[in-house]
Parts: sequence; structure tokens; C-alpha cells
Amino acid sequence: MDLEKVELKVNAASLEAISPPTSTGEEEQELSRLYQDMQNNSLTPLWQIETNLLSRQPNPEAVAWLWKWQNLYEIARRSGELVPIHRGGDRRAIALSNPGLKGKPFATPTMWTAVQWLNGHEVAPAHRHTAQAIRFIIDGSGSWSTVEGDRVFLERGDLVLTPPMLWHDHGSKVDERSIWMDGLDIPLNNFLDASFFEPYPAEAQEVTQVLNGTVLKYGVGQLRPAWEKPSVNYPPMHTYKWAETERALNNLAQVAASPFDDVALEYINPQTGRSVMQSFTCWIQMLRPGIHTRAHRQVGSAVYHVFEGSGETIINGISFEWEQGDFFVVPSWAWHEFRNRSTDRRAILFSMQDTPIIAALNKYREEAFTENGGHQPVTGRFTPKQFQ
Ligand code: GTQ
Ligand code: FE2
Repeated sequence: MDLEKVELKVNAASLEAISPPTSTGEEEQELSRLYQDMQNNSLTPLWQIETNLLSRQPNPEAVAWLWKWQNLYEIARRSGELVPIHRGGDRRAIALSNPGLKGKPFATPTMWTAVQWLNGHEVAPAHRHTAQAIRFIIDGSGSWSTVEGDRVFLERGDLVLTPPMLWHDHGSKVDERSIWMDGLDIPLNNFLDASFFEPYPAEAQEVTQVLNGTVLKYGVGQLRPAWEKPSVNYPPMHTYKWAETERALNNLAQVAASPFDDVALEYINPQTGRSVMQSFTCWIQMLRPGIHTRAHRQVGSAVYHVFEGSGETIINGISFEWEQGDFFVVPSWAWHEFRNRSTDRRAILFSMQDTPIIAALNKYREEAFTENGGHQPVTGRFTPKQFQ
């Protein structure tokens, strides 16, 4: 549990280790000239950085963190008043910026998570990009997303997918504002130097089929229009409606649950069984009243949004108390367990996790916490920043 923080710096001990004890002043001078020449020639000796480079276990820069809904909402609302949506920015999205990531606007090393605010009667203009995207609707009704000509109306709890290079715009014909969570693989996409982006020639796409057509055509999931081929790269439907998701949670709760995550479901492409995006997966989980799960840890990072209820996640021994609307991050290889202290209210968490990319590269590992009945000793409490 105590991750050793090994600093990247020239280590005096290792310098001594490689110079013979009998070394003369002249040899030491030679050696320091050697290191200087390495630096001048853009070279680095492995023997001085190895412990950090090949750490014994993941040593993430991202930290466990919690963002309060009250703050997010207020800041998004004020942005809605002061900041128009225009081409170039395209979206009124405010990114959760992990304090461990040195000012980068990313929630974890692989994932961008933002809160997006759309005023009534606004349009967030159409564009497409190689970054893979999802949105999970938090509040407001009457707004829509059009993905590749399919327009879907958005309600609380819906998951909307924007696979790579599909045109998408969001808009509204009602007075009420809409607010949702955005999840994209922007940091991974940029790390791999794979970013392409194109604005659409018009503000919004033309709608090319019946409204909510994607849901009508594919929403049941277990049946496919017989004349179509299975959709392999990403799911055939762009939207997973909350009513279906909730039904699945309630059904699963009658049958089985995970000791680590309680009643947890992964959104999948029903035609392949795979995650909705290649670079990250989405989960919905219900923590039943009174549940306290066992701790475990995995390679890969996760961002959670509290869709409903309140509770606690203990991450590496620190208690993170959350309530509806909050967001929190679990970094790679961090012990974590969930608790719903309420005796009568369920808690529901939506999350995005970078497991698919980790697993695809054969880097996935997980471990259960076996001591103390599977529960970590709590050594502290996270104090969230409160909006002033
Ligand atoms: O809604 O299309 O948070 O393209 C970042 C980039 C949202 C979007 C974001 C995007 C979008
Ligand atoms: Fe986009």
C-alpha cells in the first residue's frame, strides 16, 4: 500500500557504486566529463535512473481526488452566463484537472473528463475527431445530440457515444439548460500523436433518419436488423437509455453482485460483447443500502461520477466522502473499496476506466486486499476544496 516515491535525479550512491573506491581525482574528473558529454549528446545512462524508470510497481503521478458537485455546478452555471459557445472552442466544457498531473487538463493520464453546460436554444457546433468520446447526462431534458445524422433526445442517465471520426453536434430547442459529463481519450490520443479534428461545414448536421432512430433500431440489444452486419468497431447504437440501464441494475441485484463493486454492469457493444470504446470502458454500478465492499486494486485509472445517493470510497487508506453529482478519481494500482452507509437508499456510480487499453497491451493486473477482512485501515480523510 505504501508506494515508494523514487525521485528522478542523479543518485550520489549509484555514482559511488560505479567508481572504484581507489579512484583518483583524475578518474573522477573523467567520469564527470563523461556524464557531461552524455548530456551534451542527448544521452542518458540507465544506471542512474533505473529504479524510477522500471519501478517495482505502478507509481502514478495522478492522485486520488474528489470534485464537489456544488462547485462544478456553480462554475459551469457562471460559464453559461459569461462564455458563449463559438467555433474554435466548440464546447462549453470544463475539465477535471488532476492536481498530480502538473497543470494538464486531464483527470487521469489517459482520460479527459469534463462537465459540459449547454444553455437552452444553444447549439454546440458539429465536428469530428479521432478522440473517442462518451457523454453521460446529469440534468436537463429536451436537448439532443446528433451523431452521424441520428438525432437522439437526452435525458438524465442516458449514455451517448461518439466513436472516432463520426460527426456530432449537441443542441437544444427548449428553455432549460442541459448539463452532462464528457469522457474522452484525449491524453492518450495526443500521447500517441494520433489527433485529427475537422469542423463540419454547417453549424448542425441534417437529421437523416427518424428521431431516436438509433435507439428504436438497436436499443433492445439482443436482436439485430437481419439485413445488417454486426458492428465490430463500436456499438451500433449511439445511446443507452437510462430506463434500460436501471432495469438491468435492478434485475442483476436479484441474482448476483461483485464482492468488490457490488451490483456492477459494464456497458457493452451487444454485437461483440466488448467495451463501448476501444480505449476506455464505461460502468454503471449500484451500491445497495448498507454495502461495504472489499478492497482491491487494478492496473489502470478510473473516473467516477456519483449519479445518485451518497457514500464513501476508501482509496489507499484515505476516506473520500461523496454525494450526488460529485466526481472522484482512483489512480492506477490504488486500493479502493466502496461503502453505502444508508440503510434505505441506493447509491449509483457511473465510471469510465481505461482497462481496455491496458488489457489490449497485456499490462492488466489486479489484486485483492486480503488482510483485515478485505478492508483497508483508514488513516485519513480527504478534505475537498469548497467553493468560496
Ligand atoms: O462534446 O464533442 O469535453 O469534442 C471535449 C471535446 C466535449 C464534444 C469535450 C469535445 C466534446
Ligand atoms: Fe467532440
